[in-house]
Amino acid sequence: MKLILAVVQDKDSNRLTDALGEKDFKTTKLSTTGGFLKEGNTTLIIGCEDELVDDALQVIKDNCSQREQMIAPISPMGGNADSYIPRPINVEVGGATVFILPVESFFQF
Ligand code: 2BA
Ligand code: 2BA
Repeated sequence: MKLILAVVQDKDSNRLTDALGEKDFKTTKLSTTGGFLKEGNTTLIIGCEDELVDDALQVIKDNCSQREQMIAPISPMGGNADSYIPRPINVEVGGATVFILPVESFFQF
């Protein structure tokens, strides 16, 4: 058995848990915060048999793909319009950070 820890964006989390549930994966959802951005994200715990790990990873990939998002930088206070022209830029967001751990024991009491 393996334990999959998947850190995903909040906005992907419901779709992902639904998609995993449809394939009979059991999940536990934790509200977490990224250490760098200090913004909320979601960590899913998925305990599954070894041979199902690839299926779970595929579901995660299908539902948390990286995508481009337009972000409009905020003009600095008192900024000079001649020297600073805010322009929307494309940034990569989304995706998933996934850890797979061996499970020594699994109990349900
Ligand atoms: P990602 O690398 O896609 O990471 C997204 C979130 O996944 C992270 O949120 C963190 O909560 C988790 N995560 C990623 N790698 C991890 C690890 N090795 N152990 C535990 N948790 C991990 P944030 O920490 O808020 O980072 C958000 C995004 O900022 C990162 O996206 C990365 O693109 C960037 N980033 C993070 N640390 C950075 C740094 N020191 N310098 C530059 N950019 C950084
Ligand atoms: P939930 O996912 O909300 O599940 C609550 C209860 O609903 C489960 O109790 C189980 O009796 C039933 N259940 C869950 N998925 C089902 C399904 N696909 N079809 C029919 N019945 C289903 P428990 O098995 O005692 O689990 C309690 C909680 O422990 C779960 O809450 C979940 O948060 C966590 N959990 C259990 N197994 C897990 C696993 N393999 N990986 C991650 N988290 C798990």
